[in-house]
This record gives sequence, C-alpha cells and structure tokens, in this order.
Amino acid sequence: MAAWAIITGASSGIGWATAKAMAADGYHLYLLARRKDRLESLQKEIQKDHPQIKIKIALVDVTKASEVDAFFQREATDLNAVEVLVNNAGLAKGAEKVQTASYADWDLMIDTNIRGLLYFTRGILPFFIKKNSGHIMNIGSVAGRWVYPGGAVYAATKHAVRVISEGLRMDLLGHNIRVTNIEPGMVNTEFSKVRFDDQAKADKVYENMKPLKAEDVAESIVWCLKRPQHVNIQELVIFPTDQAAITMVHRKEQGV
Ligand code: NDP
Ligand code: 8X3
Repeated sequence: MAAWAIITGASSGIGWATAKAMAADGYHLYLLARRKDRLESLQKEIQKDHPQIKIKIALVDVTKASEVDAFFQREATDLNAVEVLVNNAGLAKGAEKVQTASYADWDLMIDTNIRGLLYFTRGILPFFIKKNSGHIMNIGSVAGRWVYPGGAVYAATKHAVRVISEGLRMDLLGHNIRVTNIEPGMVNTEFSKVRFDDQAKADKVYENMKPLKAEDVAESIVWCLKRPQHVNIQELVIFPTDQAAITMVHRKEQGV
C-alpha cells in the first residue's frame, strides 16, 4: 500500500514544491492550507503529471486548535496510511525591533510556527505510535540557530522548532519514528511578501544574489525521507552559496 503524507502550507513555496516532489516519489497527499483555489491548482498540476496519485485537500488554519482537531477527527479512519507529516506552514511577520514591534505580529508568528506545528504533531502521533512507524519533517530555519536584528521573535519561534524536534526524538525513542528539522537559509517564495506585505520590499531581499528555490529544499526533504528506516537525518542546514551566514549575503554589483 502506497504511503500518504500530510503537508501543511502546501498552497505556496516550499510546501507546494514538496508536494510535487513527494508525488513524483509516489506518495499520496493530503494538501493543507487556507487558500482553496491554490490547493486546487496544485492538485490539478500534480494529477496531470501523476494521475495515479491520490490527493485530498483540506482547508485548515493551523493556528486554530479546533480546526486541526476537526481535521484529525474527520479523517481518522484514513490516517493509518499516513507515513509522513511535513510541518511546513509558517511565516515571519514584520522585521521591527522588539522595542517597536506589534503584539499582533508576535502572536501570529508564535501561533503559526509553534502552536500550529505542535497541534499537527500531537494529532498524528497516536497513529504513528500505534503502527510503530512514521516521519515528522519539521521546517525550521537557519533562524532556529542564529538571530538577526529585527528577527528576534521569528528566530525564537524557529529555535522552538529545533528544541521541539529534539524533545520529540527523546519522547519518541523506541517507537521507530523519525523526526527531522530542515533549516533553510534564504529561499525565494512568498515568505518575504507575506513578511512585509509589499512586493517591492520583498524583491529587495533577493536582489543581486541567488537564493535557494523552493525546489532545492523539497529535494532535500525527499532525500531525508528516502534514507533507510534506521537512518534519521536529525537536522539539515541548507544555505544558498551566496549566503555565508544568516547576516552575510554576497550581492553582485549592478551591471557585473
Ligand atoms: P510561503 O509564504 O510561500 O508559504 C507559506 C505557507 O504556509 C503557505 O502555503 C500558507 O498557506 C501557509 N500558512 C501560513 N499561515 C498558515 C495558517 N495559519 N494556516 C495554514 N497554513 C498557513 O513561504 P515558504 O514556503 O518560504 O515557507 C514555508 C516554511 O519555510 C515556513 O515555515 C517558513 O518559516 C520556512 N522557511 C522559509 C524560508 C524562506 O526564506 N522562504 C527559509 C527558512 C524557513 P495559506 O496562506 O494558503 O494558508
Ligand atoms: C527564513 C529566512 O533569513 O528570515 O527563515 O531567517 S530568514
């Protein structure tokens, strides 16, 4: 029986690319996000290339425990076939210093990046534990290891993802469940558009440098999944070649 995967935040960027890469690898997919039209477009794209892949779409806001619980209750009978949870839904909101940032931006990052990831993890674990297998693929960030000005709270949420991943591996020891924390540097997705709510500002982030593509990260995720069952890639840090450290980016001079 082919395995299923749940991908949160599948409507864009890394989640979208991961869905395509996992479909190419034979996984049936639960595609989750809030934007239905995007998920339907992705479903069409995947089914054109891979008609044998089964896809279910679910509209779930990961910050709402009631919606997450409803998803797990609604789908309970089919979730035994799920082998992989990709906890990808996430965002940064604003780049203000702590002294001027808004509570609303903090709450949204904490609710999405920490609470949402925890709710989904809690939801799938009884199924994984019962069958003694499964893989939790958390999408952290290099901001889960290092910090930058204006990024304290986003970095705190991604540090939390790293700590939760580590704690999970301890709590799940002996249950044959793998937990991986993928930690990308700059990836050109809708991430900066969402962060700044301004396309021009978002474009500036990647100006005159070559960031990662969502597909680069997706490929690494599939590589981790394909390791033999006794091999768990615990953490994977992936920077673009043009980024030496979280605050060190090489940009070509204009015209060069
Ligand atoms: P995108 O903005 O392109 O995608 C984010 C995805 O998360 C969308 O599908 C969005 O779907 C979903 N999402 C956001 N909030 C919610 C919510 N409340 N409920 C459900 N889904 C939600 O960004 P990326 O692909 O870049 O980001 C994916 C992950 O990668 C994030 O966790 C991010 O922190 C991490 N990351 C990104 C990096 C980058 O440079 N881009 C680098 C390192 C890590 P919808 O709006 O339809 O609900
Ligand atoms: C997203 C990339 O540079 O904001 O995690 O840490 S960065």
